[in-house]
Amino acid sequence: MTVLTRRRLLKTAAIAGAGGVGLSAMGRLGGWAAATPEPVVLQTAKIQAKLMDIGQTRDVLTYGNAGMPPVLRMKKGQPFAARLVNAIDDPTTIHWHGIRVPNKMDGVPFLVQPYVYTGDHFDYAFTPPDAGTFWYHPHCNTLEQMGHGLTGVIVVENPNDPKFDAEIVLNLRDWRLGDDGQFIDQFRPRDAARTGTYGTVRTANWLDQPQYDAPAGGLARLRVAITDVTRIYAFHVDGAKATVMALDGNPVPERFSPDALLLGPGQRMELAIR
Ligand SMILES: [Cu+2]
Repeated sequence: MTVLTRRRLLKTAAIAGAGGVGLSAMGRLGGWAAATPEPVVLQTAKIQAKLMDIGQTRDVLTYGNAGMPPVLRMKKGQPFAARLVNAIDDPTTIHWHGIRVPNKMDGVPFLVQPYVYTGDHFDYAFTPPDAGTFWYHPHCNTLEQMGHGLTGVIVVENPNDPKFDAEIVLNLRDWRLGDDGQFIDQFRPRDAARTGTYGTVRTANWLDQPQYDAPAGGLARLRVAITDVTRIYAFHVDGAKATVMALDGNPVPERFSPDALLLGPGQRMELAIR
């Protein structure tokens, strides 16, 4: 019987690599040989969206054509694939915030991949090793592209998770809009020495005050991602019992109340709410 150690495997792969055998040998052992699933198409688009009562905001950016970027669902330990198609007038990439992906899938232009120019596409494929709530966004001209809408939530499901009676996903973010509902400058230099440039309109799932139903007396799982670039959020749950189960994709060792919890840009929280 052959005993494989990491050192031995690397050595074997290095030798075999010259003959083109190394990848398939590692593929079998590393699980890379699993069939890549049909990719989710994430096509960037410039749309109009109703973010304020006054009317449609122009030059909103999204993936797909159904308003807010879709909530992407993956399964822990199962291959995921997405094709980024760039249909906006600006080079872009996708970074999978918080997910441990192979470096070449990390979406940082010039460091691990080229720009995806207008009309081009790029195929991402990876297997998320951890369950939890994450998010995705470009890593190009980020203040502008994220500021205009390109921030979406990712749910990595764990097949062994307990069943909840409802699951609600919230994408929390601001928008820099003027009184006319149109974009104003994303950044004011004088804010740099303060706490940053805040948005003027706050939304949850691109809505002012959304309402979602859950079974009475049931246990709901609330997944919250702060995809804003500046704002720090405080939470308070009224009229229900709530505990924090996970932060930033990691289960917390001991549950605690979300009251007085402060979370900054990029952070995620999972709540159990009775
Ligand atoms: Cu990020």
